[in-house]
Amino acid sequence: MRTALDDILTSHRTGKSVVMGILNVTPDSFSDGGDFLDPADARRHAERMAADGADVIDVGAESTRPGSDRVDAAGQIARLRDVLPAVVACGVPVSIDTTRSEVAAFALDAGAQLINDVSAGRDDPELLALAAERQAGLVLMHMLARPKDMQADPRYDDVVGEVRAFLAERIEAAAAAGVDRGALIVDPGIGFGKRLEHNLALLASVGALASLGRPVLIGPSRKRFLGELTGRAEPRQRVVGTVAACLSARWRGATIFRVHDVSAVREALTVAEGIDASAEKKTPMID
Ligand code: HH2
Repeated sequence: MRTALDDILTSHRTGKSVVMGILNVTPDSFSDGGDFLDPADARRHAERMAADGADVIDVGAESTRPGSDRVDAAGQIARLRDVLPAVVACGVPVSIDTTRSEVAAFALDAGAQLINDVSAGRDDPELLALAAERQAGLVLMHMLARPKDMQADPRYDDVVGEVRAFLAERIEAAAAAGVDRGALIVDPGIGFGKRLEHNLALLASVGALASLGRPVLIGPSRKRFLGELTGRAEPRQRVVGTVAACLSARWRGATIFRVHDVSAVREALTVAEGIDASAEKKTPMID
């Protein structure tokens, strides 16, 4: 059965695991830069991810990898123009990964239903109002500093407490701009201004973020912290690490998984869900 936006926004209550497939229409993304710049390649990849079990496809036209340069709204729209209609035609909900309201409006007009803003509404003051007006879903992500310099020297006294407080404040900012709280998703921003120990602490404390009352999205896919743990230097070789991070975060309350390797993550989640469903049915042996 196809997932609708409502199923994604209520996943924290139903326990449904949502796989968000990544489509980067960029020349410089850290693991797949240049692979899907051609609209025909982008369309094929979106179709593949939908067939592999993606519940939503997140399309981005600006890399946010550490050290990346900005792409203005016109540049993002030029990359998206031929791609978005083809992705929407795949039949799964589409999310737009942008911090710019002009790009988000373009994507919503083309049929996207969710805005994934890695700046949580801080980059472009118009974005929250747009999400409210268009009744779009909205991902609020934590990031320390900006992609250009976020990995320079990230420091926290209490990373989990600080990220949670930031997300709570951004929920209030979005609500004040008129966004329905029920449209919001929160994300600790794995790799965005975080060292290995910060990423691990956040993944271990998903429950503290889930207590904000909104679905928790995590995006560990192929990221550097996995290579730091496993020695896998090549991002494409970090699929097993990605699966492990997703399963661990699911166990702690995350329900939305933003990943490149849809087939592997969907398969792992299906097995985990099967085991959990069996455990729920079983009569306890000891009272
Ligand atoms: N990570 C990336 C981009 N967008 N959005 C959310 N909500 N959460 C994330 O963790 C997240 C995100 C970075 O990954 P990727 O898109 O693969 O790379 P790049 O930014 O180089 O395009």
